Amino acid sequence: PFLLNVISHPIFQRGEARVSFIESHPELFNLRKPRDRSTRALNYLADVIVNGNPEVKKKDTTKVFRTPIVPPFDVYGSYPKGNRDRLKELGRDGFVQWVKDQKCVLYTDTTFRDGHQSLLATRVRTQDMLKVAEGFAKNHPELFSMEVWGGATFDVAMRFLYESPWKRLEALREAMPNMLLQMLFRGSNAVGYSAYPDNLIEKFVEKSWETGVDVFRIFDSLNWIDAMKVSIRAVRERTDALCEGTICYTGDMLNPAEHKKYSLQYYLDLARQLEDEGAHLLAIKDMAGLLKPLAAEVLVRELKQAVDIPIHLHTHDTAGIQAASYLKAIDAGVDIVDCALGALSGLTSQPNFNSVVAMMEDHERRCEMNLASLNAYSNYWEDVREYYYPFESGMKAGSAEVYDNEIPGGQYSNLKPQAVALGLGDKFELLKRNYVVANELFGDIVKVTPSSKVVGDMAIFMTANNLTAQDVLERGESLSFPESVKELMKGVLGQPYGGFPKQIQEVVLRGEEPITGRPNEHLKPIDFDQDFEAFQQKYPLNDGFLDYLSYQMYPKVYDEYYKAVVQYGDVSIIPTPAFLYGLKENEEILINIDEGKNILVRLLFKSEPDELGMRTITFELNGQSRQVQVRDKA
Ligand code: BTN
Ligand code: 3PY
Ligand code: ZN
Repeated sequence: PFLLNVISHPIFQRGEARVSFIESHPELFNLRKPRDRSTRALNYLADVIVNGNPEVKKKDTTKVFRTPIVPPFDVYGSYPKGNRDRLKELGRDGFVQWVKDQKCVLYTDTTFRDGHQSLLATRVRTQDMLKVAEGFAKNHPELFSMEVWGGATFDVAMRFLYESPWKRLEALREAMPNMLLQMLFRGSNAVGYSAYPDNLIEKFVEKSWETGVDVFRIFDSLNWIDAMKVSIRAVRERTDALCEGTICYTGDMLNPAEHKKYSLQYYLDLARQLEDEGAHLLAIKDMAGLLKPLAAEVLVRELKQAVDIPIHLHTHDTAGIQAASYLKAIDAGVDIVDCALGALSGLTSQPNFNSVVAMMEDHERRCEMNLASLNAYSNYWEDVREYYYPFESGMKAGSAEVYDNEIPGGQYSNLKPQAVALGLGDKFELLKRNYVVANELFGDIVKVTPSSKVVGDMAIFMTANNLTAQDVLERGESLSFPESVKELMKGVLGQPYGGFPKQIQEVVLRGEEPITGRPNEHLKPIDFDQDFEAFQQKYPLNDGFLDYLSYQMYPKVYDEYYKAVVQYGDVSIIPTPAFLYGLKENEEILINIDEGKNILVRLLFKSEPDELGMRTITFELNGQSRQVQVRDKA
């Protein structure tokens, strides 16, 4: 067995094993039989059956799930031509021209990314997407793109789902070869919350493209163009993908009395700069859903005059009227709009795709879409959404309050559970008001990940400690501000338009000098050869360079993810209800453990804990009884 451990090790298989390799890898001497996929899946299930999934705070034991119905599609038929084929055929400039030549409005479907990020705290698992991915690509090749990656999905996939974000992208790429796959990229923060060295940003862009991303939506959380340049250039120079330069919309453009800062002129200037930097497309990212219909009309009309590249509008329906903004924007000539399939739309998510298509039926810019089919997909998601009930935000109706608090849709679904976890659940109203106060203290900044997280942290801090703005400014010397607030004031997330107010900066930094240049400028470039080698030593069972990039983004999250996968194997194969809630006695599930290989697992019974606190879980696996011992942590 020792020899087998050695020769099956990835380092050995790559021909890189030296004698020192054997010495430095004690796990090779682990002479237990390599545990197979099904055993590890049983171990995971046993643990959830006994101790629950740590992310499920309140389990409803009466819940019965319907089986989601996958709409029919031609399994053996080839994929109809989609925009990915068109991009390859026409090249980037030709493709951009094609978009501009379209009279009909184009759609991006955000269901696989922002839809669930905004409604279900990003918890939707790869397998629930994969079940419909091929069919959707075959039935709806006319879409502009599918937003499937980036934003919070990268972090959450590893942290809470124990899934590899890269494997998700690879799988979706394979299932949707005709469609443009789009990702959300946080400029110098990539898919993280802080600045990374420029060469890591470049490498990340390159590998994301190689793995499947066709459209990079690049933004900066303070709308700071300097912070986007490296990633824009990387997309242009290192890939054949489309680069979507992004302006984040905030405030209320038509109400200059209220917001002198974020005026029409401000957005037009940003857009021109992004075009000059070489963006192929321009995104208006209305992350909180503040772009009201009349403002949308003016903004799009003026942007169409100001720049020559197509305009892609993104919003959140938090206030409940964003379909009207789409209609006004479409009348003003917007090229592409972002929608989520009905069941994952509305509230803090995107406007309802199905209903927008219906709205457009009598419009001169209507695009041929099969609404009945979209409805069937929405029904699929309606049933899948039930699986994720612990992650619902509880918001029941749209709210005009968002025009005051300006909380981004993607943050809202997280802020509530965060507040509850900190014992501030019943102070949520105050927390939302403090979010406004914190934003004002910071000088009214653009709020989107990661800047929005800092405003949220400050609001939580103020709520937990009963602080007013005046307290903060007067007693700041004696307060220990959250780390993220110190970093923001130090300039680590970059510079906001108009700068930070000196007073709060001084109070928080206590004499420390802020930086004013690009934060990435101060970061040492990574020596990839050396650093990757060190990573491999530390995580010998890693999946290669893409895993290394995950580690670079989130070292601690990767560490825990790695340990979980070594212990439980690839848990993405476990059906979602079992992954979240375990099995009831006599419940039976089918797990697809490999291509064409399924196992049938039934829970027979669980014993009482023994004197050491261990429970024995008895399963039936393909008709044979199997027992697993688990420590009851209760
Ligand atoms: C095994 O014991 O069979 C190998 C476990 C390897 C787990 C690592 S964790 C990070 C990476 N992602 C995976 O899906 N596998 C490897
Ligand atoms: C993200 O960065 O995750 C966002 O969705 C911002 O809106
Ligand atoms: Zn969004």
